[in-house]
Amino acid sequence: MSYETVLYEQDGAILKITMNRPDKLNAMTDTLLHELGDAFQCAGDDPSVRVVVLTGAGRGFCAGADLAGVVETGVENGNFPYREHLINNYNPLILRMRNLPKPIIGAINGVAAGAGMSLALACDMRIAADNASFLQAFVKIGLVPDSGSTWMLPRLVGMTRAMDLMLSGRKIGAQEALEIGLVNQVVSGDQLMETIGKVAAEFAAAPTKTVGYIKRAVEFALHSTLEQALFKEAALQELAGKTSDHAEGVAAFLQKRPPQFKGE
Ligand code: LHQ
Repeated sequence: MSYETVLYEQDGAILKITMNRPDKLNAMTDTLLHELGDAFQCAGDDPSVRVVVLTGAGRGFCAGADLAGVVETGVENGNFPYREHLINNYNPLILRMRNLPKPIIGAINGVAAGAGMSLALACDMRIAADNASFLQAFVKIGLVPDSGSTWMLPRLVGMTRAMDLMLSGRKIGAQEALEIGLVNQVVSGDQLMETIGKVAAEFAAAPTKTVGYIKRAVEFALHSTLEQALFKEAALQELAGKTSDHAEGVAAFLQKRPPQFKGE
């Protein structure tokens, strides 16, 4: 896959998607948004992809929407069509990531601001370099958090911390992000991609269909009653129970050997 602002690199079952506007800390233009959306679509469609890594080129992860584009449209007159732009461009990307039936690992290599932080939140797990940082930059420019931040951030870190971050727009470092449960792990910058490679390799050898069902079950449970969640679990267990990876997992356990999952 060849894009202008995104690198799409597959190594075996591991796909790395890199936002590639390093001079602007990978701030999102329309082109970057559309290319990211296309890259995630391809990741979903290609059965050989079993795990996706999302990262940024250079010293930033993603600085959110490219504000130069907003100014060009006439922000001073209130002319920027925020609702339309979000509904048509940002929202489908976030939904595509959350609905992707494969794990997404965020390799947070630097600053994640505004909608760039939302992108990080939409990953299934986040491993951050020790120099990474996060800010809900929206309020600093008089905007409300978007691209799913209002939904994802309180669920990840709780209301008290989410409100602090969203109302203040303050920047937090990787260590604080770890302490509040925003990231899974912090490693030194020069170890980031090696660590990501190891975690991605584990997912590449996982029962991929079941991983997709787990994503679906948790997403459903977040807005359902216990009773509904129990029924959803049962329905998805029925599907997982029909995968060849389930049969392999049980056989491997009984034969006291490591399972060889094929993602089928
Ligand atoms: C940028 C950006 C940027 C353009 C750094 N745009 N150039 C959704 C729908 C539609 C429209 C609007 O918004 C949204 C949602 C949003 O995402 S709103 C939030 C938008 N993002 C921000 O407000 C963050 C703005 N950036 C910053 O606050 C800082 O750049 C951070 C804290 C991210 C990093 O600071 P530094 O490490 O000091 O880097 P820097 O500020 O020097 O930036 C480096 C370059 O990147 C610089 O360009 P230059 O040509 O001067 O070297 C910046 O202008 C450019 N850049 N963010 N969002």
